[in-house]
Amino acid sequence: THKFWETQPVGQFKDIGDTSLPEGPIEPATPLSEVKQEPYNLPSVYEWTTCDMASDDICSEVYNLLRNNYVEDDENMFRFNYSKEFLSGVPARIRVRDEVVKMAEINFLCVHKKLRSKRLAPVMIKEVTRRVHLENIWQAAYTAGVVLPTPITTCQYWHRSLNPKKLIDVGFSRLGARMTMSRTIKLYKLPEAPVTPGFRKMELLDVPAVTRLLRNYLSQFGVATDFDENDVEHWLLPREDVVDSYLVESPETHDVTDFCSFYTLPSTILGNPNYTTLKAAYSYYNVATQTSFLQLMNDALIVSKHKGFDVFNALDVMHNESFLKELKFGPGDGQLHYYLYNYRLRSALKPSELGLVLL
Ligand code: MYA
Ligand code: JJ1
Repeated sequence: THKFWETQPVGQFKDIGDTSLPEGPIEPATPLSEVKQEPYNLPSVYEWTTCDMASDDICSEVYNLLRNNYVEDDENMFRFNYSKEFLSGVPARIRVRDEVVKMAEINFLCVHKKLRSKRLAPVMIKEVTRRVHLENIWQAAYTAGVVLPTPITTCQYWHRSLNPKKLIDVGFSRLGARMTMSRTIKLYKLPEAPVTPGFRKMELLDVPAVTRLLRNYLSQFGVATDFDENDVEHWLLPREDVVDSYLVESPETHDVTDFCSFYTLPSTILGNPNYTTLKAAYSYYNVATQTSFLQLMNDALIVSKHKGFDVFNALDVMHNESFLKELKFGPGDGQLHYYLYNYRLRSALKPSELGLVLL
């Protein structure tokens, strides 16, 4: 049972399969004057503070809390180590079927390891909900590695080794049956440089063309980000050690025909004497119209290898299934569940019907 989540406006397990329930908001927006004006109570000795992420000292405190206490894999061998640039919150527009909905994207929920299982998380979730309501936003999107009431879809993580020797040394992957290290290194070897003519890094002047390409691509998915040019500039314009984006500019017409992107999310390697950090690239948004999806993503692998990443990760969202196996990705031991707050879908989606990647 879920004593907290049963009280919240989210799809409930008991309602799965009930097609009489309408799609859309579960409870209506209320006048802002009716939103609770004071913060929720915390156990004594604790107090709320609003973190000014523009302050270096405060940003470092948040960064260190997450570096030491955020998400680990099921065997506690790796822990996400998001860089400071990721630690800001911005509203988003997410399209659900034909409706574009203003939402909060909730991320980085974290309780210090010494304060776990004391029911602090429900208080934090209620407080962030109250603060989002005061911004006149009534829906949210979030992902988690745990099953809660109730996922709109459940995605599989896939991994493509770029530096197999290190991955094996740190326990991220294992030598396959009847494989030697040198055969494994050869298996994952990639060309020196991308092969697609016109493949280059995205620049500021590409924002309008990339926005058009992405909007057109994302329109086919049941739930997807509704990107405008400002969003594309904020989320996809290359930023060192944060996000990388590449595109194919046709050598003849100079049209932008294809696009691929990935973000940088290292993990701390826990308790290994030889290595401290696993450098991982995560597939973000990709669109292929003229280049084969396979060749486009192989070029993404080639450039990420050259940037020093150890592994390239992807979820089975959008059309990613079409390249995962052929490009030698293997399924991981982790899944990612996607959720909406205060918005009901009549039925769950397939991962391939989802056009949304949260950082
Ligand atoms: S997902 C990443 C979450 N962070 C981590 O996994 C880091 C490591 N773990 C921790 O820091 C703690 O274990 C956390 C729970 C903080 C996760 N999402 O305080 P408790 C429910 C939602 O005793 P703790 C991300 O950041 C659990 O089912 N609920 O537990 C997106 C139980 O409720 P119920 C979760 O382990 C976050 C209750 O909490 C999660 O000390 C989206 C137990 O509380 C989880 N990941 O702390 C948040 N894990 O009894 C929702 C456990 O009912 C946002 N629980 O089963 C909703 C939208 C809000 C805005 C709305 C605006 C309109
Ligand atoms: O990274 C993950 N798993 C790895 C490491 C496993 C270590 C032991 N548990 C994994 N490696 C196998 C790779 C292999 C390479 C060659 C081909 C075959 C595969 O499977 C997993 C994802 O699979 N990651 C996690 O468990 C981290 C948490 C995921 C939930 C995230 C919650 C998101 C938070 C909200 O924003």
